[in-house]
Amino acid sequence: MHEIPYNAHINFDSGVIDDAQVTERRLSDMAAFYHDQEAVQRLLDDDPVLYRVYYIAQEAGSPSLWNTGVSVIEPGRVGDEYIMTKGHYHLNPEAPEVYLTLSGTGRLVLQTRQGEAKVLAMTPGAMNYIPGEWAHRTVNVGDEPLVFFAVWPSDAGYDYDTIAERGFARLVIAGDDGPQLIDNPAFIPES
Ligand code: PAN
Ligand code: ZN
Repeated sequence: MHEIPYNAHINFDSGVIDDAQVTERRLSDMAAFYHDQEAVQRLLDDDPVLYRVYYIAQEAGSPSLWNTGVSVIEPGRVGDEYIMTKGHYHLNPEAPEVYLTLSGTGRLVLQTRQGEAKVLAMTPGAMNYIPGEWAHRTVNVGDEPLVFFAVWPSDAGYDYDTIAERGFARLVIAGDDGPQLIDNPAFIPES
């Protein structure tokens, strides 16, 4: 496969990568991912954009080809849950990923199929390493957009179904004193 060098420009504040592809996720795309379904219904009329991913993808197929992207997660809540990404496992468990937070404040929620769970802080400059076997979701716990750069192998693939069906073991919700980590009562373990 012939790779072509490229130069791209990221706006660190807005997260926009010039000339990149964009994926947009609205509330209607991920209503089932939030635990407060009454809150979802209240917000569905407006159907806000919850996050965007600007990305430059290589042709899938080789672990030596890397995709790059910037995710921009809007601030706000759906009920007591902060705005977050769907979250996914990589279909290829040998495909890791690196995140670098550019602006905002978030949490990176991680778990394995064996039931290990971890939550890492995301603040500007935080570099998070995600081993291939760990599902990952980002949660914006701040008042401004959470913007982070990511690089991952082009053969990673996305398993969204497991999370859609079983959820994450831990949820980040807005507590009286700020972000609070709780066990997800609806979580269905795999093992
Ligand atoms: C990221 C994510 C991005 C959006 O680029 O795809 O933050 O999250 P969801 O894909 O879970 O909706 C990444 O982890 N790529 O592999
Ligand atoms: Zn990923």
